Amino acid sequence: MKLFFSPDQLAHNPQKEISDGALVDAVEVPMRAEMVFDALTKLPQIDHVPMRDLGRAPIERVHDHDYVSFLEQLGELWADAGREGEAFPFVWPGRDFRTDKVPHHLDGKLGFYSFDAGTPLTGKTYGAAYASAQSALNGAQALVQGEQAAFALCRPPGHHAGKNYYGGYCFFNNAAVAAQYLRDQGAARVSIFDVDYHHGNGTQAIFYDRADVQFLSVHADPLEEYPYFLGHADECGVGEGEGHTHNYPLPLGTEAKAFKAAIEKGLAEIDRFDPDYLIISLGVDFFEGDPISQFKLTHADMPGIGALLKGAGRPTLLVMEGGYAVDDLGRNVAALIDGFLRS
Ligand code: Q9C
Ligand code: ZN
Repeated sequence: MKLFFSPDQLAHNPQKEISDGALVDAVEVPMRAEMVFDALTKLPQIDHVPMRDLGRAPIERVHDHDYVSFLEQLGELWADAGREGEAFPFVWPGRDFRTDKVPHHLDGKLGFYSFDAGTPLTGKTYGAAYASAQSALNGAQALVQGEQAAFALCRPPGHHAGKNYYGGYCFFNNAAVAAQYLRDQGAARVSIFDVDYHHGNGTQAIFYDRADVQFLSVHADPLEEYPYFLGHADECGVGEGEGHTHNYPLPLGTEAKAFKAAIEKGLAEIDRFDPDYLIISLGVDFFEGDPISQFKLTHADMPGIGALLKGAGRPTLLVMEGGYAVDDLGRNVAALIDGFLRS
């Protein structure tokens, strides 16, 4: 299995994030990718291959040009404002506000292009997020070239990012960019199965009105867990997209049995949709030791999840999303991938 990862992805190195009313140590850190890379490259079936720069155009097939440019210019804007450290928004266009004018002021722009205050943004974020999206694109290209499976070690992650907003540690929606690339390369249908503890709100929103990209997600019930405002079972798509979104919210404390049963429901929908390609948005924050999550899957459960996903029987791109138990992250991802490769 080809593994795609660029060291440029490590440049986004936030020190602090806002959580539980305090400025605390950031959890979405470069070490996450290093741990996964080290563990995966120890598997004999894994082949880390060089990447090509497929450019900014495939990113802008999903994300608005002005949003991409804002991220690119953030470092300069922040420095010009005489500020230091990570940038955080604190005011958003809530209900009754206008969104047809982009504010000139930096604090207005930060709120315009984000949906939470929990995502540290720095001058080096753009380059790392760009490289992360390139990993996903290269993985998608490998499938087009005939590979049956590929692993994109994306970091920063992507599934919370929408076409013109960041949040949840995500800036470019790597899985969505890969799905759109596969469509543009001639695939008729692509499925994205989001298997991360959190709902993939950005991915869902990007494809909500489309019949060509199916979106499915297993995650903690949004009434109890971030991102709180999307991911309910009654969200099924709109217009042409009706019937092509499937959400499986699960209670806090969910263990492997119920988690796998929800994945099986999703797999049955994928079979019905009959996609040319499957993209798995994979976050192992469903692990019992995850510091910000409340599911109870164990390390021993990981190979079974990988085997289950392999059972979809489609050319599959695995795209890394969350997972914050840094010391266990590498071995958890490697165990899941080992289960995937062995079955
Ligand atoms: N006090 C992903 O897994 N903040 N993003 C949680 C906890 C948001 C997670 C705050 C978590 C976002 C890609
Ligand atoms: Zn997550």
